[in-house]
Amino acid sequence: MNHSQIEESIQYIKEKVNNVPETGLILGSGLGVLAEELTETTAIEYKDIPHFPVSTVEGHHGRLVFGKLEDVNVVVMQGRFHYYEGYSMEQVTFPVRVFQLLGINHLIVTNAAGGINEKFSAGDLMIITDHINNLGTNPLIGHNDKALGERFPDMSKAYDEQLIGIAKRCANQLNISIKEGVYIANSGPSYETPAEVRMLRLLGGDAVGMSTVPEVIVANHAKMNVLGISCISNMAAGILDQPLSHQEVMETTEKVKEDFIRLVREIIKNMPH
Ligand code: 6GU
Repeated sequence: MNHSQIEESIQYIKEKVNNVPETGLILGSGLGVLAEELTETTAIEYKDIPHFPVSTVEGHHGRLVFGKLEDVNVVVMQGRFHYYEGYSMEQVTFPVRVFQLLGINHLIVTNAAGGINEKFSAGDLMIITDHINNLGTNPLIGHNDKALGERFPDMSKAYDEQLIGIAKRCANQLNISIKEGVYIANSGPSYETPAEVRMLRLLGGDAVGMSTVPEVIVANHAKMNVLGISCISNMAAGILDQPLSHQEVMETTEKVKEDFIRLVREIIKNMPH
């Protein structure tokens, strides 16, 4: 990834889209339906954007949708790239660089995650207050392009406090019960063992997933304000006496999507622009 590749992507996108947004959303497994709520849309397939990776996993679309949500211009990444798919960290976070050079300064990231905190249950929504990078790598490793951000970016407020406050108030207004907690990213694609889940709990994790952390690191490098929302699609291994399945993840997000959409709409309406 280099600056000129990002510029070529931007150039292609700007030829197709007139209203360039300030807010970007990255939608996780089963949550891509939110993109269908946009009006005045222009959709661009990832495969048509120069240098964009192409997504492979079932339940993940592969397109950018530009449009309006609650009268706010937004761009939605319908389907993301996961490290476990074999993409490099650069590929996983390339879209965030494209967002950066499009001028996006608010990023909402969403995902499906396993509940580690025993006070959680499947179907809960959790505002991410902080994260633990347990991927064993970092998307900023390598040459630092100073035009994109600093060598050693601060991560002490990786998730914007103002946006967390807005998200909590919106959930309360809508009577949607909301949890808060720390998201841990593991590489996957195997789910964790019960022993690993106990370890992650000792480390301070409330939910575990296979995404989001790379994008949030790059978004912080880019000085964006980030809001993260996890859909607790299942409890992590060893908490309930039942096996985990991607099927269950998809079924739960299907049930939660109505509240999820209502919440994100309200947040967009109440965000500073
Ligand atoms: Cl239990 N673990 C991980 N790593 N990712 C998940 C999950 C669990 N449930 C949904 N996504």
